Amino acid sequence: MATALLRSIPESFRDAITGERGRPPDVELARAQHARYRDHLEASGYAIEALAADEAHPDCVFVEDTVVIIGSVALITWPGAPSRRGEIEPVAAALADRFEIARAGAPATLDGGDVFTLGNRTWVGISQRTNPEGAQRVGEVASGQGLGVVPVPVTGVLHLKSAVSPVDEETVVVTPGTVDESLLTGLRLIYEDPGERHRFSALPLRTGRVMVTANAPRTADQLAAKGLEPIPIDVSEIQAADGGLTCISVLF
Ligand code: CIR
Repeated sequence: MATALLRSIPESFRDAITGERGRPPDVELARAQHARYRDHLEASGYAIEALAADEAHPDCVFVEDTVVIIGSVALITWPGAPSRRGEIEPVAAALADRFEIARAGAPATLDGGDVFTLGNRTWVGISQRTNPEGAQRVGEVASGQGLGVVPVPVTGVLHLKSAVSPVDEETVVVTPGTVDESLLTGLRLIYEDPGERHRFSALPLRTGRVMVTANAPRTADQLAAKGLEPIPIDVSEIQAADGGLTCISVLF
């Protein structure tokens, strides 16, 4: 059965890192939104495994940044934000019985929000959080799994997946001006609506449907026009802390 690994939201989430577009999140509302997100995953056929919240790590709900699953390997990251490095061990322990554990470590920095795999290629962002050594480490693991690797410099947003959101096995939604689009050859591109800049994120599900952020309806309409089936989900308080739909779960 497919599994969704999540991590609960601590009270300290109000002190999560917020970038220039962010604001302190409302913790109670964030928990209610997180519960609905979890319910949607469960209704979509995922077995939920939720790690306990860690008050010492305000950003721990963003579990995606702590691990990159590539084939049979779980590559445990070394997060670019030093305050997040204590988040990784419970995730490694949770996955050790199901995956071969690999590590990224200094001088590499790596956030899972910078990596996605579609078909036989893995794209890895070089960003505020992932440095070239981190991208190289992803490349080693991906090539060991028979995948090609495409490094992508990212500007103006936190992670690659803030700039390029996979919505199915061949389609991505791109925020214009954040990446060199020639690095996305072979993918079908949809552009984030200019009035919804930095609001769209997505989580493709095994049902064939795709969760999308509720505050980007015009971008969702473009997906529907191309035959995808978007499900709007309100995660305003996750977005307040620079997150989106992908970063609060690891699906495998
Ligand atoms: C951070 O700055 O690290 C968190 N406040 C947000 C992380 C979001 N992660 C993601 O989109 N993969």
